[in-house]
Formats: sequence, C-alpha cells, structure tokens
Amino acid sequence: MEIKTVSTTPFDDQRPGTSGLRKKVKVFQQPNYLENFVQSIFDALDGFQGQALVVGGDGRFYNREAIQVIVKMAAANGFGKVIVGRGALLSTPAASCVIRKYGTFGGIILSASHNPGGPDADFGIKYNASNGGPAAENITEAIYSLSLDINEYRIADTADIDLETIAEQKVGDMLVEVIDPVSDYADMMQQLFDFDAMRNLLGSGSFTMSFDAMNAITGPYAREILENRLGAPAGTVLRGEPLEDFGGAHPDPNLVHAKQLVEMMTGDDAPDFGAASDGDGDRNMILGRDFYVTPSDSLAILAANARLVPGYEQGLAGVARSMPTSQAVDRVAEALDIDCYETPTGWKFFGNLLDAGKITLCGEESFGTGSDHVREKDGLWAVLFWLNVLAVRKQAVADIVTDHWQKYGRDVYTRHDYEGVPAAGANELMQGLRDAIGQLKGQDFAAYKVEHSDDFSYTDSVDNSVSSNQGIRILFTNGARIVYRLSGTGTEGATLRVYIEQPEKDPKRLEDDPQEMLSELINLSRSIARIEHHTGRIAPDVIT
Ligand code: VG1
Ligand code: CO
Repeated sequence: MEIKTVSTTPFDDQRPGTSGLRKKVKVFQQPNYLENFVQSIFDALDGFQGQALVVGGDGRFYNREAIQVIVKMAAANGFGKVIVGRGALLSTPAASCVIRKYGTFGGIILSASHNPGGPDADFGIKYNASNGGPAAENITEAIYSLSLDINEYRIADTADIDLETIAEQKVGDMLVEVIDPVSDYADMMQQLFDFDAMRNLLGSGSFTMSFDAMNAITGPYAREILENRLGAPAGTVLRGEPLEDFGGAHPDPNLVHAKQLVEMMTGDDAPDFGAASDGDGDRNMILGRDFYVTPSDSLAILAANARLVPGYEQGLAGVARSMPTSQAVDRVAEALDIDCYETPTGWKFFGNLLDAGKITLCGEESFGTGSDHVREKDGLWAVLFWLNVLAVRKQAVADIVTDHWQKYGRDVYTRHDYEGVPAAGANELMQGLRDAIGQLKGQDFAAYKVEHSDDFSYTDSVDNSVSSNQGIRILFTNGARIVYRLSGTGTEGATLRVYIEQPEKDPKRLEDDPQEMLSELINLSRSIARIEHHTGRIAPDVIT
C-alpha cells in the first residue's frame, strides 16, 4: 500500500459544536476540508496503532464518499481495523453499540442529525471515544486547535472498498470488516425489553402503532425490530427507506416536521401509539391518539416506570437532564430518592456520569432520551421502552401521562426557536442578557418575581472539568424558568432557542394547552431579551 502525505493548509472554521462539526455539504466538498478534519481527529488521539475504528453514517448525501476517505486515512495513520456498516450506514446509537460491543478504540460518525440532507444541505462528522460516546470537550477542543495548524495529512493510495458486501477486505495491512448495521443493535434491544409482551400487544388485534422513519436511518432498524422481530404488520414503519436527501424533508421528529404522522394520530381511527425518529436515529417523538408527549415528560415517565422493563427492573442509579429540559424528571428522582444531575446541552456531558455508574437514564428536551445501554441518545430505544410500558400497563398513552401529572404535577413546557437569525443580532441579544443578569434578581414582572439569574456553568462531578456559558437562566420564585441559548448545530446564521417552563399542580388545569398556560411567560421571554429588537422576529419559527 502506498501512503501519500499530502500538503494542506488550515481552515479556520473546524470547531466542533454541540455534536461534532456540521457544515453545508459544499463546505465539506472543498479540497482537503474533510481530510484536514479527519487528520486533526487522529492527531488528537494517542495509542490507536493497530486498534479498531468504527465508521458509519446516517446515509445522507456525501456519506459514502466521506467513508471511503476515512477508511483510506485510517489505514495510512496505522489503525489495524475498520468496522463499517453495510452501505456505509450506522445509526448514531448503533455506532455507539458497535464501538462498545467490539471494544474498539473509537468511532467516526457521519451525520448532521436532524438537519436536512442533499447536495445543498448539511453534512457532519464527529468522533466518539471507546466508551461509545461523543468525545469530551477537551478532545473536541484539541481537534480544533490541531485543525488550525495542520500542514499535511496521510492517506492510502488505494481503490475504494466494497461497502455493499458483508465481508472482510484489506486496505494495505488494515482489515476492513463490513457488518450488518442492524443486527448488533437489534440484539441489544431484545435483551433490554420484554419482546414477548410487546409481541402480544402488537398481535392482540386491539393495538396499532405507526413509526415514521422520516426517510432516514431508522427505517431498516425499525423494520427489523418492529415488523420482523415483534410481528407488527408490514407498513407499521412509514418512510422506511433511508434516502440521501431524506426525500427533501427535514428529518426532525417534531410537531412541525413530522406533520404527516401528527395528522395520522388524530381522530378515532388513529393508531394507539405513534413515534418518529430523526436523521441519524438518536431522537424520538412519542405520540398517543390525539396526544403529544413532550420529551421532558417522556423522560420523567420512563424514569417513573423503569422497573416495569426487564433491562431496568433493578431500578435506576440516578438520572440526568440537560439544563433546559423541564424539571419533571427531578420530581421523579425525588420520589425515588435517587440523584438527579443537571448538565449542559449535548449528550457528551452525560458520558462521565454514565461511565461512573451515577446515572441510568438521561435525556434532553430536544427529543433525546437514553440510558447506560449505549453512550448516545437513542430514538428507537425510547420508542421500545414506551411500547414495553404500554404492554405492561395496558393503558392509553394519554392516560399514562395524565396519571403521571396527577401524581407528580405537570411541568408545563415549550421551546420557541427563532431560526436563521443574523448572528450579530443573536450575539448582541445574548450579551444584553448576560449584562442584565446582575440586575434581574428580585425584579418583578407582573406575577413573576426573579429569584435567580445566571449564565449556566457546569462542573463535572467525575473529572471536575468546568463548562461555562451554557445558557442564560432566569428562575422565578414560583418555580417557573426562562432559558436562552444559541444553537450549536446549525449551519446558517444563528438559531435562538428559548425554553419556557412553569410547574402546575392545579388538577383542573393539567390538560390545558401549554401555549395558553404559558402565554404570560412567553411574552416576558420576548420582552426581557428584546427579541424583536435584536432579531427582527415577532414570533418563533418552530414551537415544540
Ligand atoms: C441540539 C439540541 C441538543 C442536542 C443536539 C444534538 O443542539 O438542542 O439538545 O444534543 O442538537 O442532537 P443545539 O446546540 O442546536 O441546541 V442531534 O439529534 O442533532 O445529534
Ligand atoms: Co440526531
């Protein structure tokens, strides 16, 4: 094998965000752009000579080309083996599962997750460590600083590998193993959940479900698990073929982008249970008939019902949520007398807590839920968890959620996204808030009195690392909160996320619409941050 050392010059924009490096495909297609970043990843790591690397992606446009480059660069840099999913595919949670199962050195996952795909849309790349989880901040920062100094990369001058056949191949001395992307993951799900009970539910004739794979990676996983292993009728999985451009759709499982499913779930003939997953398979949306479960509630409900599921029947070591996620799970943790951790946004912050055995379940308001079974959030896992709970409790989704609210109270919650606003205005808005933190305390806004305000800073209880500037919090004396942060996954302008929450115990109000119940706080969120002044927007683009 001939190894080429190619001279290159740095790009100044390769700093990973909330979840890896995400850019337009056109940016990644620039000569050396991908190669620079991959070499910077390898340069940031030690001790991988002769070791194995997992590679795979969500099947979006440019996935295959990128995999071929990474395989050749892994060979040239001295990896002993690459494990790749057939068709270059691996969902994000499946990649995490494969890294852990085969004890590899780490993995590279190609995805821009819930962002659209296609030649004019988005692509992404991230490195996961041997625990199967996204690299911690010290690694992503090391990758970034190496990318600013890079002057050459190494790549094997060989033919492309065959990605379609499950077999072993060689690239020089390096072994390439093409594996079935689905089976290891499906086997793991079978161990965690009561497949017999779930099969009975799906075959009972009185229960139906629909799963929307959104033309993205979870199609093959959902077909294998739901239709083949659990016996759900063919057609349970909608939009089950992963397409390079997701059929032009936006593979984000929320009320706006999974509209088709949301419409199907209304009315007397609707299925009992509906779910969707995102581009790379790590997000989930849970629906009942005429009923939407907020991700924050979903986490709390899974925690409260964990003992009903075989994989969690021993109970939970602890739970964690990202800071902007509602406090619903905190109440469950209190009732269970277990610890509850509050981390910054992004799955990488759960890794240490999971590795240390401090938590079993964790989640984010952004449709992310997961557990210690892997080190990524896991869309299909959450759907199966719900299905297992439904099989045991034999109640409707809506009844399970309202029972939960009756017992724990409800954290009425909404997130408002102002997408693609000019970065300068968004930064000024955040700076304005940061400057106001000191004066906000004690101020009254109609019925709301500010108890505390800060720019969230997190100290990891395992390695004591500190992550600051993780979002502006305004906490009110009645338990309500408004949180502001800028997205770290977008590829155009800035996206302002505003998270609004208020605890509600009045049983008469438990089922009311959150937008109405929170209207006063929503108005406050706009006036305090002067959203219109800084962004020109009077209303959000996406409400979840
Ligand atoms: C968003 C979500 C965050 C999630 C991240 C990656 O980040 O808010 O909770 O971890 O996406 O999810 P941001 O910085 O845009 O708010 V995924 O499914 O894109 O890997
Ligand atoms: Co995702």
